[in-house]
Amino acid sequence: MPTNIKVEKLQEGLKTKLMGKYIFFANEVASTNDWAKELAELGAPEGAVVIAETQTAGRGRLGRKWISPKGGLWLSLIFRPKLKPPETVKLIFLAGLAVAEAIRELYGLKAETKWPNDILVDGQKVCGILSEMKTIGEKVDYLIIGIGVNANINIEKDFPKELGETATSIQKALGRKINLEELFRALLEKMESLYQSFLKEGFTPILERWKSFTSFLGCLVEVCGDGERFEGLASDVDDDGALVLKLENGSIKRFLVGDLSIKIRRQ
Ligand code: BT5
Repeated sequence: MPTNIKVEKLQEGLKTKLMGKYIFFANEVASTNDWAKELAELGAPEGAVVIAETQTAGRGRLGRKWISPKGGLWLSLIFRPKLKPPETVKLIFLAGLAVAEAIRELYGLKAETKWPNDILVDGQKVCGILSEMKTIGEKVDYLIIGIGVNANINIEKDFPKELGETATSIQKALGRKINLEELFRALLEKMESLYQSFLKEGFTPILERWKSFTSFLGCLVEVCGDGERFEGLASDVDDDGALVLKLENGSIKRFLVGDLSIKIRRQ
């Protein structure tokens, strides 16, 4: 299975109306999120997708580096949701669920969701999501959801050593390469059907399903980032997407989706 993306195959048989109606492809970009932003500024509509074979400056949250060699699926989607800015975090969960469902259905791997923006396979990160938005007053002008999936990545060869301890790829978990265009299409189809359900039925069914794919709830976790560090029992993710932690002293603390990450301390 080659790692080169065949552009003409990206839309072939794609069963969506909105997502991927416009696809922008490049062999190499700095960051698909940056390119998507430029396009959104020029008026690109909701559902437009940017995809690149490699990123030279792929980004995680807080400007962290996202390693993006050839063989991965590096893409960004433009949304123009009628939501208040804080509500847009819901689309991070929606995207995570779409990735987890696509990986489960296509490859039979037990992809798990991890608060707030990770997808894990065998307990290691196979996908990260980066959402960035532009607001005008109280309104969202556009939201970019960037999705990076380690698909056909040889972890030992393609990644720096330290990342090999926390990251995995579909290729590693499956023992074979996959068809990147097929994963791309499945992901867009999932995103579209979940987005429609979100617009009709709201966030609760998405969140419930996201929670059913997670294994950190009920575990002792450490919340870190932004100079903060708390340890406690992960008891829930609430309707705002906030992590609810029961601290050792019995008090409850909520963490809004921001720049925090969790480490699982004990199952
Ligand atoms: C994320 O950030 O997990 C969001 C990653 C989003 C990447 C996509 S790719 C398409 C689009 N264009 C972009 O420029 N970005 C998006 P965060 O939670 O901050 O995690 C970042 C951390 O994950 C890094 O500090 C590394 O430790 C680790 N990491 C870097 N590259 C990785 C990879 N390919 N796979 C797994 N972990 C990685």
